Amino acid sequence: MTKKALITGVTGQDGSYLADLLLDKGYEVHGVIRRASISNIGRLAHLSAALDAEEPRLHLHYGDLTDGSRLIALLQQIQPDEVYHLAAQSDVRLSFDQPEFTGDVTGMGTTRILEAIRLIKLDCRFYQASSSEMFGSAPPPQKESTPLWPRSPYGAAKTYAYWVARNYREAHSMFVANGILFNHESPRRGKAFVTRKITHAVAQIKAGYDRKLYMGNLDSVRDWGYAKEYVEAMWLMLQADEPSDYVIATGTAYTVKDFVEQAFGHAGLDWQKYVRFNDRYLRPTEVDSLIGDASKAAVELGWKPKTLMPELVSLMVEADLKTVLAQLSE
Ligand code: NAP
Ligand code: G4F
Repeated sequence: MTKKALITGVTGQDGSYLADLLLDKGYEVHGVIRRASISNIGRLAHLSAALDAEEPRLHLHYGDLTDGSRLIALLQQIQPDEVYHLAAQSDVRLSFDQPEFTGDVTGMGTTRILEAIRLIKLDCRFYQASSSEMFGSAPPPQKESTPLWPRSPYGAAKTYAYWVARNYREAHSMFVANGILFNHESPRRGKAFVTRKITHAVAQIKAGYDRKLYMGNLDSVRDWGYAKEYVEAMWLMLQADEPSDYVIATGTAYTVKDFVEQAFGHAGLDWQKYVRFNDRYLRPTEVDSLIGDASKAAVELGWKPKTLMPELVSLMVEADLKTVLAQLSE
């Protein structure tokens, strides 16, 4: 029997890699997309064959995390075996400007979809996209038992969603897993996040555009992994015998400044000539240091990271260079 998966946030970085993975594994994949005035399915463009086939294996449905009755209708209609709940307002800086909206989408959105599953008595496995942002100011290394101390409305909303997910597991005996993922990046990362903002700017500067790169806090420490590998961990969590919560991380630590230096260095550029400070990129409260301990995932799921930060920087700069050079030659 072909397994069916539903992905919320299928148009995002992780959703697009997860769709690739599940289609490769033979799943029928359903994704929830939002109506937008221009196309928001660019990250799925390479999957048009699966979408437009006579018997499509990828199906896209309009829906929104703020629209609970639509979630019920979609779950009822699709009857997925696995639900990967990735959709969220995922921008930490923006969550300080739109705390109520972030709470509604990133926090309550999880309750809406879990309650929809419970109400229609759907027998499925559920993945909740939890975040290392929940650890906030808790000192590293952070693991599953580390107390949560969120430092932004986004971190607080994810913390609420994490506990709601655990409560549905405990109260209603549902198969619910929290993946507590540390920062993961790729050429598909949105350009507002720091890594892709940097690699995109490096490619533009290398291609001859005369520009500066304005940035905020260069001292924060992050544990950056490769998104393509992190979605494999999501799938593994839903194949386990018992549902549980797992940290997914590389265990390596670099500052934002390290990332800047390596990205400019990869393109043969001196970052100090181009990078400038702008306080609009600072946050009212910062998360200083996130470094994950993913040993539980290694032991119980057999998951280990392969791509570490230096290789990740290279592959992201190379991808942005290729895109900008192709645009120049058009
Ligand atoms: P992303 O690229 O920002 O994608 C977010 C997705 O959510 C997009 O598909 C977006 O749709 C969708 N979405 C936003 N608001 C929605 C709404 N109201 N209704 C329906 N869909 C909505 O995020 P990502 O990096 O792939 O991350 C996936 C998930 O993991 C998120 O929950 C994020 O918070 C979490 N997470 C990410 C990381 C990381 O380092 N990447 C680490 C830990 C946890 P549009 O395309 O229409 O905007
Ligand atoms: O790339 P960032 O915006 O990612 P952040 O805040 O760590 O959040 C990401 O990872 C979380 C997992 O830990 C996810 F849950 C969340 O959804 C998102 O994917 O910023 C990284 C660091 C921060 O310390 C920030 O202050 O980079 C610093 N930074 C410095 N200058 C900047 C900039 N961040 C951005 N976005 N833009 C800047 O110009």
